[in-house]
Amino acid sequence: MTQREPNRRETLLGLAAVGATACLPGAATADIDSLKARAERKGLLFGCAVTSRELRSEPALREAVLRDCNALVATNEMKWGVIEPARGRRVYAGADWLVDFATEHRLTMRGHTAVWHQNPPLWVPNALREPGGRALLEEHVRAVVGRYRGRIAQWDVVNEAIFHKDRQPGALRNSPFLQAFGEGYIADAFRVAREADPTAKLYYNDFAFESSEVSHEERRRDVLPLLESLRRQNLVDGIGLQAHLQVGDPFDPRRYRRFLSDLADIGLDIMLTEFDVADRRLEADTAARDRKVADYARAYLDVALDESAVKGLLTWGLSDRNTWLNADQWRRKDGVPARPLPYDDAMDRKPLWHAIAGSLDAAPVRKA
Ligand code: 9MR
Repeated sequence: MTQREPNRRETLLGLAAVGATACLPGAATADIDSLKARAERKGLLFGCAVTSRELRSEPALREAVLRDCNALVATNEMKWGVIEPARGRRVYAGADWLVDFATEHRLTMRGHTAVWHQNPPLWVPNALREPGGRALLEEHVRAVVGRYRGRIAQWDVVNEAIFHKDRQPGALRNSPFLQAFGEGYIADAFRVAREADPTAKLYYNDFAFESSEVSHEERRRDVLPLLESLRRQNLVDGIGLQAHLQVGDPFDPRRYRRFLSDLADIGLDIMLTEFDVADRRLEADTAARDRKVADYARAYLDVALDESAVKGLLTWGLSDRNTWLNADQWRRKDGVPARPLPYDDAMDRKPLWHAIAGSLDAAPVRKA
């Protein structure tokens, strides 16, 4: 048996002995032990992906978000497929709700994502090939980024555009956008986003850079020329490294640290944007699994947060009850629910929460 983590009430009671702030109204946001407080002491962002439904229907999640996060990203509600399921009728209810929530609670909001091959509405791929198809993509970027001008601090303008296995020039993914417009679609999307909100930091976001497997090594190599080119044109401000980790994947701290330095040398901000730790290869035993997930995360985060161009960490969900890793195509073979996030499904802190806390505490202070 490993020791049980203190729950929120116990933590607050513990805190009450140290600082009276924990007993005041608004204590949820004044918790000096929170991930938010730890991140802020280092000049970092910490947050998670959420949906408006989760925040509305899960009070304990809402409370944990307000206690631990100074940043939020929309899991799904800013994707094209959600915003414009039927051509010409844009629905912003969920996205508006999230931006209002972030504004009300002074959380840094991240927009996710304007251009992604996986999520255009069904009508889009054919429509892109019509005369004037390019304007459709640009109108979408202009509409969604422009709507939140000044309110969304960071945008994932283009998501997951490299995929060397598709054997296209520049290692680009053979997406409906590449097929319709060629490689220029990426720079164009950034250009439109820049015009639509000159105050937002514009990011290129992608996955599978973290391990020392050959395919990740190739992706680290492939993404640099794309970023250098966008940066030379002053179109991109940062890279989002999704950081969907999996325990058992080989990790080489030196090579990964070098990659982060290379990104920083291009002049990019770096965000870890979709952090979680898949436990698919681990035994079912909960305590052993949680410990291994936490240890793997700690080893990675200590390296990643050491680079001062890394401006923050966002987890892809806060509690195991909301992870994408329990969807049919990703779930564990033994059917046991995955535990990739800092809170369990009863909203108690897990060893992963403490690993994140430890890495935030160990991170160097960022200069303003
Ligand atoms: O977690 C998201 C899941 O709820 C959606 O069904 C899916 C498709 O829109 O997208 C998931 O989030 C993905 C993110 O947008 C981009 N990187 C990979 C994430 C996990 O699949």
